[in-house]
Amino acid sequence: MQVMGKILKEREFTVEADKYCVKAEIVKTSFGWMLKGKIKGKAGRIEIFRTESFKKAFLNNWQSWGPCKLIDTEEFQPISPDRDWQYSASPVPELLASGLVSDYFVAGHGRLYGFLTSKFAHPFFTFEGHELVAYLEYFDTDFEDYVPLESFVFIEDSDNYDLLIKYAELVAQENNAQFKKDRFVGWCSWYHYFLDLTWPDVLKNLKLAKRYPIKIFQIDDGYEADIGDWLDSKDGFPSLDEMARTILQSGFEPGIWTAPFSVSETSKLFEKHPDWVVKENGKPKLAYRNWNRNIYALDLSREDVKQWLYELFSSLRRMGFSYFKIDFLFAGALPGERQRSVSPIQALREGLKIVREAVKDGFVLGCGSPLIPAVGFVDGMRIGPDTAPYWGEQLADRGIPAAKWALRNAITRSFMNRRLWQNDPDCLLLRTQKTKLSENERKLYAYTCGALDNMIVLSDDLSLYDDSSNEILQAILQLLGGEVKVSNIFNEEPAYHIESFNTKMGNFRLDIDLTNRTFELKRF
Ligand code: 7D2
Repeated sequence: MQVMGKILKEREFTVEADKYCVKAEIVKTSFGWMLKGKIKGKAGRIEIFRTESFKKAFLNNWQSWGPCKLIDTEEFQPISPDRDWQYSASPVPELLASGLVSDYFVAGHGRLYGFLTSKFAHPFFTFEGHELVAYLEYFDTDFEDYVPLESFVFIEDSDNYDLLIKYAELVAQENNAQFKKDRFVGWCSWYHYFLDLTWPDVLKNLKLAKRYPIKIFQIDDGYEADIGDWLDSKDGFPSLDEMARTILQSGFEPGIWTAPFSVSETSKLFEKHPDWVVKENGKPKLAYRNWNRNIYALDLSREDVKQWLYELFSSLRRMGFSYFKIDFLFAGALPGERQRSVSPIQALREGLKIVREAVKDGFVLGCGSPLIPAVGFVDGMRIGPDTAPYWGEQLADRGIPAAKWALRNAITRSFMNRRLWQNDPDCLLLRTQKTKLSENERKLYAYTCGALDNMIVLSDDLSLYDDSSNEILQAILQLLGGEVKVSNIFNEEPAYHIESFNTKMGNFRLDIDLTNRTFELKRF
């Protein structure tokens, strides 16, 4: 075991390299070991830790949509990410084509190695032969003054779930995690209407929503004129102001979806401010392709961009929107040329800070977001890929929408819930028509999210609800609020036990098997 090339023992040390300098300290703690320090100069990518590899490792992807699961490190086959989407998988995507990567932390039976923050650098682990190596990626940023090194810990605990909980507690503490704790039921337009949403669909569901204990009514992608032109609605939709007013007058809190760090090549915003995006060799750099368009990333180091962002979210808040699903956030951390010399991760955090400040008491839900950099800025966080109105058993576990893989991440990342933010396991689809989910699959998804005490958001045409939809909703609301413990999480087969203590219905245990699609709820 080596920390920056030195044997692991309590000490203070300095590393003076050509282009950078690190001053650090290794300390023994109640949970294991910790490395803290500071760094200045141009570090590029630096090695922090090296140890023997695990054969079976519990790995994590850097952002909301990516997998978190156990992998056999010796059997793994690298997959080159799709070029149009490479930056959604990692800010250093070239690594994925050659090997196995885990972002922020990696665990095996009884031990976890992890970074507690990602404020300046992107922390990740790779497997190199028989070794597991931890790195901090500083890109090409040159820090004139010292900045804190992202703290690194080595935690030991014989209980694998306690290991993950300890890690989440340390991350929460180190980032001063703060988020809204109240529980509510939401409605979201996406997983029924997708981009075909119309204003009459909204009005129809607003009426029906009164029959259910829904508090937040959130309009997703499909209302906007273009990506970047958030205050202009598409033909057929009223102004955003009127959208908010209509939702408020129906008795709900208005929610709105945006992808605030993304700018379409076709938008008015880009036409007006071609300089506002992250560049490569002086030209706009592709962040990703979606909606049949090239999407660029806002340069969040610019004062004018920050002012625009602040204005955007404070206008939405003034109109009455109080729930903000902010999506495709990874774009904010696109490596490339920015006006000020900040790292991509720093830029992302500056953007998140602006949104947080501008929406004041509003609820911020992160999506498509790098995880650790967002702690402290969001109230809720999507922790898995998109769900879908089908189970998706046959689909590979690669971020393609599927209920099965969305739910798997809700379980494997359950330790983050209510420690870093409220976990959003993605929407419950309870409709009985225009869905390929069976009643059993709908229940399995909903009961698991309830047992995990996660956010509960419905995404259906509510005219397709029958008694069974409402019964599922009522039943799972009784499961919320307990102290949750999951076992079998370091399991190759997606079969788990969720125990919850001190809920309204007392203690219970939910056994679930995502392959056989079975579940059983028992009180104890
Ligand atoms: O908001 C939707 C979904 O919930 C997100 O996770 C994103 O994948 C994109 C698809 C959409 C809206 O564009």
